[in-house]
Amino acid sequence: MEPEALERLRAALEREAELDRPAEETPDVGIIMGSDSDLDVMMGSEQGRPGAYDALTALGFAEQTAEELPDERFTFETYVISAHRTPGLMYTYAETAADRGLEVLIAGAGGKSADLPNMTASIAYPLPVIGVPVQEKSLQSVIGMPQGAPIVAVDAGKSYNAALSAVQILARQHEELRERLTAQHDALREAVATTSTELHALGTEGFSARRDSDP
Ligand code: RP5
Repeated sequence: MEPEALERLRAALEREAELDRPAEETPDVGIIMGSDSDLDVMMGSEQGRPGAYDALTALGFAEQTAEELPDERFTFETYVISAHRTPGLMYTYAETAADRGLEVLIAGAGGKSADLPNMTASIAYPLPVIGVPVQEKSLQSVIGMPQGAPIVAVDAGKSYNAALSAVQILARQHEELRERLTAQHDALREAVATTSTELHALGTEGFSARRDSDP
């Protein structure tokens, strides 16, 4: 028998799958990770690089929690699911994902046996799953899928890119998201052009001195 908390969680997912809620009320993106120790990579941190949470919220997505159904049209949800410690929960989450209204999943795991992304991709198929190797050593176990069992994956730690890829997938159906991605990309390109103009104008020494004084 499974612990009560686990049974409750699985039952809640199964109930939600039967509700047949309208798309506006269900999360579009599901973020799952093997442990809450993966949170800094999956969410993003001050000390490290930005993560999937940062990318999604910057694009106007809001997090849907058990307590809150946000007003924003596009939302995501977040769960910790361990492939090896809670395989039943992984199975239920992946199997109910499409019926719960999710359009794309982002799955991150660390360690050498980072099986949450690849197993979730197999169970949730044909729902797209974007794998995030939380550590360098997780790369092979995330991307090493047999023929016929696909997973899309990003480089180690790059959950930010996983979120952008997820929104690219959603943008095929939502013009509004395509515009948000384009605007963000334009800002990125403009920043490079501004830097290049300033570097060329000030010269290497001048640019470097200004950067050191105002990092
Ligand atoms: C942690 O264990 C890793 O970061 C990983 O995501 C997590 C889950 O591993 P399993 O419980 O699925 O083995 O060290």
